[in-house]
Amino acid sequence: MSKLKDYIKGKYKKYELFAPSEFWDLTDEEKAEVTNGCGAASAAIDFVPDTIYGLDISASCDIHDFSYNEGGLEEDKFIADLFLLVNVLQIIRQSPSNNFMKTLRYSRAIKYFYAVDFFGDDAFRFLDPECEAELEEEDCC
Ligand SMILES: [Ca+2]
Repeated sequence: MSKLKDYIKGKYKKYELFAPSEFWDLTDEEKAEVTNGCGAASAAIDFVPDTIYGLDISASCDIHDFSYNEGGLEEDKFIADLFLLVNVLQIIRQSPSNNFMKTLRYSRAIKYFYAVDFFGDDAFRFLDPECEAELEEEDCC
């Protein structure tokens, strides 16, 4: 579980983004194991696009995947979702485009945020606050 203060800035897929400190320690192979761009890994059909008006935002989704896989409490999920928004906005800011296109992309970024806030619970690994084990496990605590 990653708290607000655990998110630090680094370079990933050519963008300056925020991720939990553990993310930056992973090798490319380890990152590939827990990330798959935008959309849930468990979805039979991935209907979530990796782009916003042609701009690839999958780097921000990879970090979000990592945080969801780490899991935690409700507040950890909210922090993960907030940093998805922060990172999508970072990618938009750091990409060359005119203000009209930036405005369209910023609006879409907000929609991404509330989509994961409202519908992301199934993909997030909620952990028991007492022992940090997954809530479904019978032998917890
Ligand atoms: Ca994903």
